[in-house]
Amino acid sequence: MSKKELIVREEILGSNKKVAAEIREKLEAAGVLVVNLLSSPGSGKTTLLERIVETLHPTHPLAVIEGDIETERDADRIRRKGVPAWQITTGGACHLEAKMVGKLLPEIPAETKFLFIENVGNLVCPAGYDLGENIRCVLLSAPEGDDKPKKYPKAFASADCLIFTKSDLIPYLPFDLEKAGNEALDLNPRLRIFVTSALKGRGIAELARYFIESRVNMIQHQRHA
Ligand SMILES: Nc1nc2c(ncn2[C@@H]2O[C@H](COP(=O)(O)OP(=O)(O)OP(=O)(O)O)[C@@H](O)[C@H]2O)c(=O)[nH]1
Ligand SMILES: [Mg+2]
Repeated sequence: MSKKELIVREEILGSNKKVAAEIREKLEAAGVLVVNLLSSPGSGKTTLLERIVETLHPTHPLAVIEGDIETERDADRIRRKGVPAWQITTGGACHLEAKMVGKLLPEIPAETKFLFIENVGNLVCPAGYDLGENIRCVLLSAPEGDDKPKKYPKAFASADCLIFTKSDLIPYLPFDLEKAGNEALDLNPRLRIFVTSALKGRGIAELARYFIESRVNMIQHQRHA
């Protein structure tokens, strides 16, 4: 990368950080916990969200922003559950940016307590972009392989939580859950780890509880600030 390209990239990231901080401040004040989900294409983000929606809705009002390169498909899947969802189509960009999320803030219903953002399927680009989230979750599905954390370190190092998905497939694959977990913890010892199967319902209640507790902590932290 040339020096000029580097300066432009730093400017873009700097302005993204500023917008992200504004989003976080605004939504925290409104009592909305924001969760950013990132992972490879097809690792199970939308299916996991469908299960989380079924667990939280309607007692814990939530909304979902879906990021994809093309189509409304993921937002349609969430809308079918009766939850407000917006689709951002990037038209080619491999990640969401804070300004894209910022544009949707006026549309989020006042009663919303959780905003889930499903990033564009990619384990590299989304890691560099803060979207104003309180919690960043990286997903790793069993079929992707247990060697991924150190191959894609930024995604794991920048996350708060690691969600193993498709755990129902582990018996059929050479996937060492402990090895992958330890590798991720090596990069980031503060990671909270969840083992889930959206297909079988494993780990969904624990994950939903983590989001609920994180929101309570966020509100308590605000009161003491
Ligand atoms: N066996 C199994 N399959 C799953 C599970 N969760 C999702 N899948 C399947 O994995 C495929 C991809 O799931 P999605 O939820 O669409 O994945 P995604 O990460 O949202 O994909 P993109 O939005 O394209 O990045 C689908 O065929 C799902 O049925 C699971 O827990 N177990
Ligand atoms: Mg999806």
